[in-house]
Amino acid sequence: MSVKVISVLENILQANDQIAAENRARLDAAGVYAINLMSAPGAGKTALIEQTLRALTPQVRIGMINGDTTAASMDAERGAQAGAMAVHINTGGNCHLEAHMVRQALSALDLSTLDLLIVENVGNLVCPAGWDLGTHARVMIASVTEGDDKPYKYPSMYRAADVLILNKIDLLPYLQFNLDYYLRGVRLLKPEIQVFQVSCRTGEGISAWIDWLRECVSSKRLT
Ligand SMILES: Nc1nc2c(ncn2[C@@H]2O[C@H](COP(=O)(O)OP(=O)(O)OP(=O)(O)O)[C@@H](O)[C@H]2O)c(=O)[nH]1
Ligand SMILES: [Mg+2]
Repeated sequence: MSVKVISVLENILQANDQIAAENRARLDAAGVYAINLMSAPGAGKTALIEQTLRALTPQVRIGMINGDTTAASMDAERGAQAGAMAVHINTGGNCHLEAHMVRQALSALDLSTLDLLIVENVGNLVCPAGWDLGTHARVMIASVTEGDDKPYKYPSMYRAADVLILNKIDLLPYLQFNLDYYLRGVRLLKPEIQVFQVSCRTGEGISAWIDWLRECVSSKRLT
């Protein structure tokens, strides 16, 4: 007897990519630039969103989709309090967002009133990397408290990211974090990646990130 092998994961990923392409087309039609923020739990995704909102609103109209494994919607509430149109997605325990979840959240937002959409993925250093959501850029946040060996141990998200934000640099004096070793590991995986070193606590380095993002939003408005 022979065994039939069905590649379920491949089919699921293909279906996800199809929906992601539809999400991107919808965002393009509305002139909204979208980023997918990915990181380990606690690296500072919501803190970066708060800093970004502080710097860009009201000139840039910002929406936020926040994915969490439970109904706890405090991150979306933090975004709303800082001025974003915020939608919370409860993934029901799933360790990453998928394109169909973002499609549903897009329907809860009036895209014609937005310039920028920030998707905060579930805090996880592995799973989110494999799933296109239909955003225009994947932004990874790493924090120095995670250790300088992380690019070597968790390469998938570094490979998937277009931009890397190294957060919590205010804590560098208190840690044994070898920045050269860390950046060498990053560049081995993704030589051309753009890196911003920031502190969401003190605001150091945030302006370079904001300039980059403002430029992306402006380019999208013009296309
Ligand atoms: N010292 C320092 N602490 C920071 C910085 N950025 C964030 N934090 C702290 O790190 C903790 C986690 O920040 P969050 O923004 O909630 O992290 P997150 O990635 O959104 O976390 P999850 O959504 O739970 O995955 C909070 O206590 C923040 O105050 C920073 O630049 N420096
Ligand atoms: Mg958060």
